[in-house]
Amino acid sequence: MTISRRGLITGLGAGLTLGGCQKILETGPADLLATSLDRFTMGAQRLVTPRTALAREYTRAERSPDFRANGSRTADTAEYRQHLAEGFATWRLTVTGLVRQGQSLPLEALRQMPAHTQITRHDCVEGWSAIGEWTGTPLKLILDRAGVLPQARYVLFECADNFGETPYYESIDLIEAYHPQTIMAWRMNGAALPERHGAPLRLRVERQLGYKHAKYVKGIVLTDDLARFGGGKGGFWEDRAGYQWWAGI
Ligand SMILES: Nc1nc2c(c(=O)[nH]1)N[C@H]1C(S)=C(S)[C@@H](COP(=O)(O)O)O[C@H]1N2
Ligand SMILES: [Mo]
Repeated sequence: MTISRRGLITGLGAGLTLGGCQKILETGPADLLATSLDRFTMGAQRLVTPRTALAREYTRAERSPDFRANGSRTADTAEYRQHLAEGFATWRLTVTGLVRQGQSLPLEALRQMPAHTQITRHDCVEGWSAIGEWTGTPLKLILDRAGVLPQARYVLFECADNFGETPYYESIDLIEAYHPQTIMAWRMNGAALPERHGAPLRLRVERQLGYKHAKYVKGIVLTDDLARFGGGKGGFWEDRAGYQWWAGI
C-alpha cells in the first residue's frame, strides 16, 4: 500500500479540524486564544512590513541626467586632498566599537567583496529628488566580517568632511543596517563615486531621507548608545536642526 503525501495531509487536516471542533465545544477559551493569536500575528506583521519592504527600484532610462549634489561637495581637509590626489590608494574604512574583530579595509578589499547594484530615488528634505544607480558593498557583509557583538544597537558613520564647524556623521539601527538595499557605495551611474557625491565611499540607505546617506565615510562604529557621539542625537542635522533621527520614507 502506498500513502500519498496529499492523503497524509488531508488526513492530518481532518484530524486537526475534528480536534479543534471538539475543543471549542468542550472549552470556549481555546477559540478565544486562537483569535487573540491571530490578532497578535497581524499586529506584528503590520509593524514588521514597513521595516523589511524594499525601496522601489527604477530602470537605467529613468536615471536623472543631472543628479544634484547637496551639503558638502568635498571634504575640505589636507588629509582628504592627499587621498584624492592618490586615488584613495592608502585610504581605509575602519570598523570599530562593539565588534569582535576591528577592521581597517582598503577600497580594494571592499571591491573584492560581493557587490550590489540598485537604481533608486534619493529624496532630500529640502524638496528635491533624483534617481541614480549605485554600486557598492552590502553593509551586512562588512558588519559580518567584523562580527557585531550582541550588545550593539546602532551603526554610526563618521565622515571625513566638516560641515561648518563639526564633522558630519549619521547613524541607523541594525534592522536598517542589515537591509539588502543598505550598501556602502563606491560607484555611481557606472563610474567611480565622484568627489561631490562622497568619494570614495558613501552610505545608501534607500528607505530613509537624504540626510541619512552619509558621504565621505571613513569610519563605521558599532555602539549601544548614540548619546556619546556629536551632540547626542545620532546625526549632524538631528543635532543641529532637530531633524528626525528616524527618517523613514
Ligand atoms: N558627509 C556628508 N554626508 C552628507 C551630507 C553632507 O553634507 N556631508 N549631506 C546630506 C544631505 S542633506 C543629502 S540630501 C545628501 C546629498 O547627497 P548627494 O550630494 O549625493 O546628492 O547627502 C547627505 N550626506
Ligand atoms: Mo538633504
